Amino acid sequence: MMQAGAGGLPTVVLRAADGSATATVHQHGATLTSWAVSGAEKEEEELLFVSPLAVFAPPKAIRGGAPICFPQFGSLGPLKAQHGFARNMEWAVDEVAGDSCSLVLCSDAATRAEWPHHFKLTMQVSLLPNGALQQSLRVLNTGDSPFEFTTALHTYFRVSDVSKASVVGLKGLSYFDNAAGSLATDDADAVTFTGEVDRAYIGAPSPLKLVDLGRGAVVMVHKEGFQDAVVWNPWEAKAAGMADLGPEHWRGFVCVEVAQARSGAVTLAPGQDWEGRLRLERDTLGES
Ligand code: TA6
Repeated sequence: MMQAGAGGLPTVVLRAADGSATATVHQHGATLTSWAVSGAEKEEEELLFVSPLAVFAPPKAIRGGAPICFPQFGSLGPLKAQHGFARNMEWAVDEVAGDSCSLVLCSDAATRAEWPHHFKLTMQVSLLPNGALQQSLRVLNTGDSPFEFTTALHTYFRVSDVSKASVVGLKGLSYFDNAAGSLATDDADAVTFTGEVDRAYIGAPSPLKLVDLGRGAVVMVHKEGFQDAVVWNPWEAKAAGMADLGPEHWRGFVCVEVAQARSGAVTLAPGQDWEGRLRLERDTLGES
């Protein structure tokens, strides 16, 4: 169902066939902005974070939800614009069923002015039984020469307080520490947050587990196709410098992003495609 969403912008609203979850996708950037799960006796619980100071004024990217980074993640590519342009563009709604939708973005003169390639992106979201959500991104080379890209689903998860959150599954991996500007190895059992964390893990396993001790909540992050994972919270000083986040709201989220980043760019020959998939499941602490 299409309806006006946050900021008055057009959105697609999905409801799971078993009534266990709802999801909202803003057409702007094909940004997944809500994933809310309803337990047996509990009220609906929102699992994604959208900044209370988010600006819903295209082409500005929405601060929160799951912006799509393409054709580059961060500065890993030829564009000046960090994270590319897909999150700044109006996507076309392709298909909407009750519990799933797909949106597409095709290259045009505006995209080719920034990146001289022909492509079609398809972003699909489906609500599965028991509140789970699946999201995929397909990249098709519609031109007659090869191109390479990096990408990510830059998902902001809501947490009770970042100091009570941790990300499990990354021990022993190498990561590029964006805050320090150097490579490092993670030897901790879990990533915890006591200051800025901005890490691009190389070759991350699946699933990863986001734990929020404050709510007794766990989100399992299953990925396919995306080789890497990124964990980010800006902490106070950086957040204060971001007008659409500000000095107060940074405690309320952790980004756990499935990415094709430091493992290297994907190269697509003409007519070739690549697909990355993400499946999110809400669990309860002690049961996962
Ligand atoms: O994924 C982490 C990151 O690349 C950080 O370095 C941080 O800058 C963040 O994304 C947000 O980027 P944005 O361009 O949305 O302000």
